[in-house]
Amino acid sequence: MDDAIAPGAVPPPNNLEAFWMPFTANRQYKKNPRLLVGAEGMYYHTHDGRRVLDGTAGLWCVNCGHKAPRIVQAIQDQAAQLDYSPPFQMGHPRAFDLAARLAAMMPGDLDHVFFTNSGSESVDTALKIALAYHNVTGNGSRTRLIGREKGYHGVGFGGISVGGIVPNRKFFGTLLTGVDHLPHTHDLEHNAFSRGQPEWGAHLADELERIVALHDASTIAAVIVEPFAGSAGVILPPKGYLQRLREICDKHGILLIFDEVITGFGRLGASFATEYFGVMPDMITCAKGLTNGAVPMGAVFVRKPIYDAFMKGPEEAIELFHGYTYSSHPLACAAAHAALDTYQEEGLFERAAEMAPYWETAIHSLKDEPHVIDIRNLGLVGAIELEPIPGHPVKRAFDVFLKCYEAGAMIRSTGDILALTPPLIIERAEIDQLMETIRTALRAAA
Ligand code: PXG
Ligand code: PLP
Repeated sequence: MDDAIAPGAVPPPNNLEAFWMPFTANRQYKKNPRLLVGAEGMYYHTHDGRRVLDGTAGLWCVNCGHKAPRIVQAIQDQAAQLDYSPPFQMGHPRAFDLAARLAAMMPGDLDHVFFTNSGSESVDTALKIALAYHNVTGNGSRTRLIGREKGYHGVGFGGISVGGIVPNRKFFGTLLTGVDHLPHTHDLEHNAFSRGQPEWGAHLADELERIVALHDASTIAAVIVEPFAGSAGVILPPKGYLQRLREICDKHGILLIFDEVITGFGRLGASFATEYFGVMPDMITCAKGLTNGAVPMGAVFVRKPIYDAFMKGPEEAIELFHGYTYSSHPLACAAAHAALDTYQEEGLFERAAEMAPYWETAIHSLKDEPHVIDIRNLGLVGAIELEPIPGHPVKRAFDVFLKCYEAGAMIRSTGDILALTPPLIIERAEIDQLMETIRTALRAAA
């Protein structure tokens, strides 16, 4: 459908004021709105009648490309059959089928699934399960949670407490208490222009030993990290780093949670980062690609011994006092089944792996363009870090984002970093188009 002609211009709504937009410079945006009115495959259609190449899979979620036919059909059919089903003390067949199907994708005994509606809810769910698990196993003193600087775990109070992006935290009071943070692994001096995982920095995982020594293992419930930090600008794990975290957690009886909201569903050319890196956590959070972004849905994968630890009291007792009105929503389950069908039938995880070397070469071809101080890549994800304009952080990357959008490519800017995460269906010619659009924008940028 790449050659589909975008529908004609659609006038913007008369009133942009009432909608308080999330993570957006509302006043600036409303002066010159960027509205999307349609989508197909690799492209968005804009309100001013243009086609824009989607270099960000929506917001890291549309991994199958837009309007994948199976997903559209499944949502339509489900809405006509069962619109809603209460998830507490009731169920519907597709939820159980979906959980079993997802469990089968996971390594080892990561075989139980708790459904949520977003990545933020998945993170809060996983943190609560970690605390409750230690409670029900007689280790109630394990209450501390360890995150990482620059980590993004959504916007719930749990997620921002273990997260490490300063503006997401500093306005919101004292957050959860008893949280500590590992150092981040962003280091241009040692790792600039690494291709794939950087060589330097595995020793930063040893900081966990220092944190354990400070608080004592008997007070620590869990460590949560993104396998690579997405929101903070694609910060990749140094070789051996995640393995080391796993070893230290094992040594001290600490649960390890991988937040795979971005890395899940093929981004690295494997089903999940746990498969890609060969490191198995105790829980995995996901969302986004689970339904290809078509209906909100998240999930938490839990290892069997954790689930079993809760299944001990009287049979009529609720084992976990947690859940959402829309957990395992029928439309979300239908979309997820269809997304999994699409990933499978089109071999999209394998396709991402095959395309990754071309992607790497293409993105690193921007190395000598103006303002570029680092380029990072892994699987079908990439980032270009720019030298900030002195006294005006963020401005340069945002300017490049705007220039690319005007020139027909959607990328994402975060701080002074450009982040790229295309749908896994991207073709070589589209990779070239994306990089050339960025090249031109960089040359024209302030
Ligand atoms: N964990 C991780 C690792 C994420 O990347 C969330 C949790 C929260 O998911 P929800 O569905 O609650 O948004 C995310 C989400 C960006 C960007 O620009 C990234 C996310 C969301 C919005 C923007 O990098 N990731
Ligand atoms: N607030 C009120 C007053 C509610 O009744 C409920 C759910 O019943 C919630 C919040 C939680 O909503 P959700 O289950 O969609 O997260």
